[in-house]
Amino acid sequence: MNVESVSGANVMTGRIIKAISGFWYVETERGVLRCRARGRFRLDKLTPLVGDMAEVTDLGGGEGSLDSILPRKNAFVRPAVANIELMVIIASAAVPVTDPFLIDRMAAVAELKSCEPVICFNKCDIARAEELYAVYTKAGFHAVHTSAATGEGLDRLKELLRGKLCAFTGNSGVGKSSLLNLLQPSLALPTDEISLKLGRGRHTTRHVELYRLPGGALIADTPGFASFAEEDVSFEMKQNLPRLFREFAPYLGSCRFSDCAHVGDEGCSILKALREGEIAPSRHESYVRLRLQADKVKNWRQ
Ligand SMILES: Nc1nc2c(ncn2[C@@H]2O[C@H](COP(=O)(O)OP(=O)(O)O)[C@@H](O)[C@H]2O)c(=O)[nH]1
Ligand SMILES: [Mg+2]
Ligand SMILES: [Zn+2]
Repeated sequence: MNVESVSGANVMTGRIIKAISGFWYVETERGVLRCRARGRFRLDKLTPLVGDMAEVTDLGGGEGSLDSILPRKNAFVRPAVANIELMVIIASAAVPVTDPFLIDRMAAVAELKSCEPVICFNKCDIARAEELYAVYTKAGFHAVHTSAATGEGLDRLKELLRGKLCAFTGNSGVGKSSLLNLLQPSLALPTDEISLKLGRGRHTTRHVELYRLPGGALIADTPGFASFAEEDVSFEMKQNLPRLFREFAPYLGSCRFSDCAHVGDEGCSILKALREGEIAPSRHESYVRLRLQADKVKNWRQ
C-alpha cells in the first residue's frame, strides 16, 4: 500500500463538537478525534468553529489533523458556533416575564441566519401565555408549552429537536438550564439564578461545546445565546428587516410605494393587514422598534 492510499483511508468527515486551547474535537465514525488545524487555516484566515463539518485525517491514538471545513449554513459571533439549524427561544409568562420584543428580536436574528425558530413557553405550570402562544402559532412558528416542573411539552420539544443542531436562548431565569437538564441529565447545569450570577465570569469565558441528546439532536450549551447583543440590528438585519417577520411575507411588494417602511405610511399593505387582524399588534410593534434601531446602523459595512 502506498502512502497516498493509507492517508486516503484515514480521511473522513465529522462535526467539530468542542474547541479548547488550540485543539478541535471532531466527532467521526471512529469516535472523537482531537485535532490540530493544518497551517493552511492560518493562511486562509479561516477559523474553524464548533458546529462546522470538517475533513480530518485520523493520525492514530485518538489524534487527528483538521484539514478543511465544509461550507457553512450560518455562523454566530458570540458564541462562536456554526450551522445552527434550530433556535429554541425560551419565554416565560411567569417570573421573569419575557418581553415579546425579546422573542421577536431573537426570532428575527434566527430568521436572518436561516435557523428555524421554535418558541417555547416554559413554566406553563404557573402561567400558560395562551395569547402569545396564539400570536406565534398564527404567525407561522412552531410554538410549544413546556414545564420543567411537570414535564409537559417535553416530548413535543424532543420531537422538534430530533436530529438537528440546536441552540437554546432566552432571558435569564426562564428555564433554559432546567429544560436542558431534563433533556440530558448528564449535563447537570446549575439551575438557579443565584448560582448563575455568581458564575457569570466563568460562564462568559466558558468554551463552546455540543452535546448529543437521546434522539440524535445536538445542543450547543452556551450561555452566550442568552443575549444577541452583538448581532442585534446588524447591517444585514437592517437590509432584510421586513422579511425577518415571516407573517409579513404575503404582503411584501404590494404597498403603494416600493420604498415603504411599513411603519405608518399611506397605502401600506402591512398596516392594512395589521388593521384587519392578520398581523398581531405586538409583532408589528417589535418590527417598528427594530426599524428605529436599524436607522441608527450605518449604511455601510464596517
Ligand atoms: N415552576 C417552574 N419553575 C421553573 C420551570 N423551569 C425553570 N424553573 C425554575 O426557574 C428558575 C430558573 O431556571 P433556570 O433553568 O436556571 O433558568 P435559565 O436562567 O434560563 O437557565 C429555577 O429556580 C428553576 O427551578 C418551570 O417550567 N416551572
Ligand atoms: Mg441557565
Ligand atoms: Zn408598507
